[in-house]
Amino acid sequence: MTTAHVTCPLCEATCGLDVTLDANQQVTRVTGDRNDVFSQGYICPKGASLGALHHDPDRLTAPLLKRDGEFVEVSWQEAYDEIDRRLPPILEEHGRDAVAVYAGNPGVHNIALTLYGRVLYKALGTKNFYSATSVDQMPKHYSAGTMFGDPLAIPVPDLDRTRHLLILGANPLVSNGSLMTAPDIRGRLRGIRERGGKIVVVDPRRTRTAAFADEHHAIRPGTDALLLFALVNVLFAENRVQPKRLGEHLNGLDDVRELAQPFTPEAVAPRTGIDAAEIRRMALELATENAVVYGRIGTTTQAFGTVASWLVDVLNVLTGNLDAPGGAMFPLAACQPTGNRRPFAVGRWRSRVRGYPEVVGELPVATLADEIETPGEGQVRALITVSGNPCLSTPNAGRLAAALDNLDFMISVDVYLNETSRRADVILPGPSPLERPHFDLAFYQLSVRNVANWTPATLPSDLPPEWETMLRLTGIVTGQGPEADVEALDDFVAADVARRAKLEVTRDRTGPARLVDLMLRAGPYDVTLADLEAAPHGMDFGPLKPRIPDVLCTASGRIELAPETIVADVPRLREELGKQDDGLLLIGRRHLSSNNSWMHNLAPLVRGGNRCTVLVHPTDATRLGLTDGGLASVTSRAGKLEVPVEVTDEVRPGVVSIPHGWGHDAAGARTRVASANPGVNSNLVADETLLDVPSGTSVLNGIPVEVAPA
Ligand SMILES: Nc1nc2c(c(=O)[nH]1)N[C@H]1C(S)=C(S)[C@@H](COP(=O)(O)OP(=O)(O)OC[C@H]3O[C@@H](n4cnc5c(=O)[nH]c(N)nc54)[C@H](O)[C@@H]3O)O[C@H]1N2
Ligand SMILES: Nc1nc2c(c(=O)[nH]1)N[C@H]1C(S)=C(S)[C@@H](COP(=O)(O)OP(=O)(O)OC[C@H]3O[C@@H](n4cnc5c(=O)[nH]c(N)nc54)[C@H](O)[C@@H]3O)O[C@H]1N2
Ligand code: SF4
Ligand SMILES: [Mo]
Repeated sequence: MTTAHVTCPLCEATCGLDVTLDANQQVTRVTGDRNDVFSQGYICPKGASLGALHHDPDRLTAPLLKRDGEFVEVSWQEAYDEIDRRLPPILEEHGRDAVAVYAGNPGVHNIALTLYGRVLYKALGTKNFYSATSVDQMPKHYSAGTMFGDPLAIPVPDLDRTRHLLILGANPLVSNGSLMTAPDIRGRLRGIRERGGKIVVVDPRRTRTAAFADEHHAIRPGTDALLLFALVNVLFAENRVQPKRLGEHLNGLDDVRELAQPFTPEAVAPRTGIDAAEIRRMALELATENAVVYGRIGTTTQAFGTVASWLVDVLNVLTGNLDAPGGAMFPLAACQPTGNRRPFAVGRWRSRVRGYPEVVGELPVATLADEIETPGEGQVRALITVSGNPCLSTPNAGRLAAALDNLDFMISVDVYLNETSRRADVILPGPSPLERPHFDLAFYQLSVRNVANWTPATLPSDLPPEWETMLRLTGIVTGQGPEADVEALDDFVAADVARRAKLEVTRDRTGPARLVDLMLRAGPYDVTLADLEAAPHGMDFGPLKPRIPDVLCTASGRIELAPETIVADVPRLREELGKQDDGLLLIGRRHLSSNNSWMHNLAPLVRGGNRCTVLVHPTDATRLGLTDGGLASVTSRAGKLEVPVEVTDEVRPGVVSIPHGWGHDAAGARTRVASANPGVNSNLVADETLLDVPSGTSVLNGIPVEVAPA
């Protein structure tokens, strides 16, 4: 028996795990690493199934090539020869934009794909870059970019010191936290209580987090921006605005006061479904030290995602809790991106068909189907998906799936043959999480403590590392063919990182390890990769520290409290004030034993029956003639689906909830466990025409639907 200490790559919490292997390299046990400097033994069901993932017989072990409609295993040489035969001619004949990319979520948990994916995407030079960000957190990048000048400067709740936590649209007891890296959320929330603090949750559903909290407000979906503006309104009206130290770093305070005028508690109460007196009380309770507002998926993937994300941090500024202990703070990760910080950019180009502005280099994935279907110059003819499953995860998934079948060529870099990759011509698999080194480049930038932990590969892999795959594809799209010198390309990448960090490029390592080492050397803590290698339970750099003004990157050098492009969306919000309640709204939900669309093939995670149901409030069920356990049909402008009903007062009246990431009934997928319990794809009814205007993020919460007995 041997035990390896690894950081779990399956969610943002970055837990340290102990993986026990027997003499045959079989994983026999996965437990929480009690000595981990950050997670101290915490583990969830997903982490515990790392062994099941590693040993999953359905995980791909060789490239697959579609011949006459059937996938056959081929050598890497054959796979690359086919790609070289088919991809460069499309680029030559139709231009760079004819090849689109969709980069999915696990790529952010994978240093090979994070660091070398960008090399491929840059080499491709396509305007048609899409990712899971536009069905997720783009509004937060947008608000951070405009307010602080850096889309990656996202403040996180200082969970371990706060005494008042207002959570909107997040269920961290289940999701384990997002844009808030914090293992053992339950323990940390309990800590708030033990300090005499308070947790308030705003969510249309009584989630685990809401049930745990001291107070729960069941808001009408999509109306958080109204509620948040009303909180701002009260703070000004009651003279409780006190930005303290931030005062000298602020622009736009008076504009915010002005903008908040119409949004009185009384004005927003009917639309939000929250009582005016309650709103006033919430605002006054927030106006203290060590208080923080935190918003997540329920506030970003909705009609006013950007305005809501902005107002979250406006409130943190107004109460004097931005950049202050116990408030919303900017982490300082050990690994720093090298070179100049990329200035926040939007609208440098627009999507061809619907004219959506680019945001931080991406277009909204909601419009990918338009770009594939619509003929003309710049039409998308080929697609590379990298660790993404857009056929389940993006709105009007039915339409996108059909569009993918009309592509001239498609590559999926993916570890499964699933709903999306089955439409590819070539699938390139990668090693399992235990077969690659791991470092949470992205999530230490969002961590509630400054920590770092390097995980070497536990086991060797028969598959090439994915950074090599990215460089091989780079070779092909840059015309060097399948035989391009990967080592030379890697040296080139490292030299670029070193040059920007003003460091000598090192020769003792290759791949992501070398880049991480360079970024650590460029970072604030005077550590190298060797130091992290010598600390298998991680290194702790302490609690978060104030970073303003250093963290600011705006043209003015100040916090822009009223950024022009966000303010421009406020009139659209004002129109909401007069509106009447108009029918049922669909929201999503997550379960502890799930990971978006791709871990339903692991038996330990799908035990206990079908979780893919629609939750309906008893009064709605009676009105609509729905019965618990019966089948409902759910219809929207985009599509229709049938799903079992669960009648529960957990959701507020007028709201129904279906989890996303299900619908594993596609013919030709190779996910035997998932296919046996497929569930339905909620994104069949998500409407691809409903977007948060500034950021182009899809509305996945608050979709108008009709529900009837099936
Ligand atoms: N209705 C609705 N839709 C949603 C959401 C919602 O709340 N409601 N949430 C949205 C959010 S937040 C997100 S992040 C997206 C996720 O959307 P996606 O990123 O498109 O989907 P995932 O389900 O994460 O699928 C990841 C894919 O990566 C593959 N994969 C896993 N590990 C690896 C690896 O190591 N290497 C490679 N190459 N591939 C790998 C899996 O097999 C799978 O095909 O979904 C979004 N969609
Ligand atoms: N177990 C598990 N963990 C995960 C994932 C998973 O699939 N499973 N996915 C990971 C990913 S990619 C992400 S991005 C994170 C997401 O992390 P979270 O945002 O914490 O996850 P959700 O459970 O989707 O929480 C969103 C909440 O918003 C509520 N909501 C819906 N509409 C509205 C609204 O209009 N207003 C308000 N205030 N609330 C609303 C929903 O009821 C839900 O409880 O989770 C990550 N962790
Ligand atoms: S909470 Fe996240 S990081 Fe921790 S064990 Fe679970 S999946 Fe892994
Ligand atoms: Mo996500």
